[in-house]
Amino acid sequence: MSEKILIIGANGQIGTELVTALRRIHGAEQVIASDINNPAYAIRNSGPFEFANVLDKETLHHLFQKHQPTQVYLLAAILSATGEQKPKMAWDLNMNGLIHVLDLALEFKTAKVFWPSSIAVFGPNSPKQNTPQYCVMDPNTVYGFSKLAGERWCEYYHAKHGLDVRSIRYPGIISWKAAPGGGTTDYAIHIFHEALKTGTYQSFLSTSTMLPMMYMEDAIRATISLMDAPIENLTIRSSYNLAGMSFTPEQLTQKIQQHLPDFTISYADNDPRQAIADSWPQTIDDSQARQDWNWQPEYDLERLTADMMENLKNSLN
Ligand code: AKB
Repeated sequence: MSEKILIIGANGQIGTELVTALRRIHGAEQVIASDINNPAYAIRNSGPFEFANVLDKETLHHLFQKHQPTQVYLLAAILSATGEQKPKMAWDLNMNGLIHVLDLALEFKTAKVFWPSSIAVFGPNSPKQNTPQYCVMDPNTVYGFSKLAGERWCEYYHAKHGLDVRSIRYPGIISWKAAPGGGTTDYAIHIFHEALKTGTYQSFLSTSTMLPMMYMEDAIRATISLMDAPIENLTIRSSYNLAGMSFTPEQLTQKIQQHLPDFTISYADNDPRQAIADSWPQTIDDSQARQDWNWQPEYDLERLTADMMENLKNSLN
């Protein structure tokens, strides 16, 4: 069967690369990118684009009616740091956007829905090392508890209505093509830009703050693998834990210095993102994803750093 894929929130860090990957697999005309904002050149020029605000259900309804998607990826969200500045807006967008899409997917019999969750669903009382799939979850950011509530909605729509909704708890995603937007893990992208542009960077997280991270190539591969996995293999309908690597600003600095020996780092005091990072896991147990759909990361810190340095250097020149 030929797929028709709708990606909502296509202009963001993950959307930009997912649109490209899915257009390569399914053909440009089969993948409709949509966003509230003007698309980036790469998206506008490689296939269909539709403007849509995920909170405007009428426009979304029209999109579903027009394109009859077989798969929908809902990527529009307000991330952790921005969510603390605009808590009500983050709740509204992250929650009602999801419910609109779940309802429309039911109405239009969309075969599969992808919705991203995050390591932000864990909180200060969750185990920090090898954080399991199931444990105490007491997120204390609006982003975190909107993602946790969203997971419950996904599981509920699957159990009550049979909707095939699939989800991953993304760690911090590192990439060089599109800018990240308002997350706590963003330092690990800014650092590469500043290392190449100015040779120095002030980190908003402290030297030894360890967080789970993943290179974009792995994140896209994981997302498409989960969506392609046979339905009978899936045992989790809330959201799968997923791990790539974990590192601290200090460890990342040392790796960058292997490419740029003069690079220096300093650390800001009292940034509000530190408290968010301190409430999150340091390492993740993703054995269920490995078991159910053969997940295996390909990038470690060494390979990620080499790839980021090379690609970013070329794109900045
Ligand atoms: C953030 O930092 O808010 C995101 C995430 C881990 O979900 N990158």
